[in-house]
Amino acid sequence: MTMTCQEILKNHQPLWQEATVHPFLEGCKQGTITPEQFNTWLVQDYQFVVEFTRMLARILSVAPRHHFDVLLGGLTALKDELNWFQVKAAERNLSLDVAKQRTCEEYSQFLENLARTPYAVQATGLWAVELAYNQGWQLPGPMPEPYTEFADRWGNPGFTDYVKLLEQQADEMLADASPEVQKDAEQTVITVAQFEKAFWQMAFNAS
Ligand code: HMH
Repeated sequence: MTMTCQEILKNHQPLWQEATVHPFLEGCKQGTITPEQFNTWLVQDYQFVVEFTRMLARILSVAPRHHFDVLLGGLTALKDELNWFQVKAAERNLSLDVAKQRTCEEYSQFLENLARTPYAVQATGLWAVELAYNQGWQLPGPMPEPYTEFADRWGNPGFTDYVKLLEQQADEMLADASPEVQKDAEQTVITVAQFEKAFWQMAFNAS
């Protein structure tokens, strides 16, 4: 029996919902998030994206050649994203040289540990991380300023297409994977969902 990314999502719908529908995003949509809350998310997400870039580089290093185009496109987008984060932080007079909060630290550690799993599991994890932001920023619909460009960065149709390509690559690997590896991939999506939910919540914690 072959497991697919969509089947994994269907098996964990309530948890996935919590990963992608959160008061932080609703607060951006309604304009009720405070600048301090938003800034907390922003500097932590920058730290996360640095680690996520390293993860994608490690995935590229074990990927089959025919997956390179999609992954290299992802790395190029992350180059732009990291530089954009620095511009956004400067506009807000934020230092990006801050310690990771516990959730950000643990999520980063989890990404590092993924390197010790089969490529099928890594490809599924990569897809889940990107889908969470694609859906999370897209589901509320258009956001008011100053959040429009944030919602657009991960909610834009090109990013949705990229996430679909990641899903195809993960599905291709899952089709040939053992039941044990498929279970590992499913557990990875569950863990990603739990971290994504906690990551939004960090904005409401004292930093
Ligand atoms: C926490 N998850 C988190 N941050 C991100 N920037 C993404 C996913 C998507 O890149």
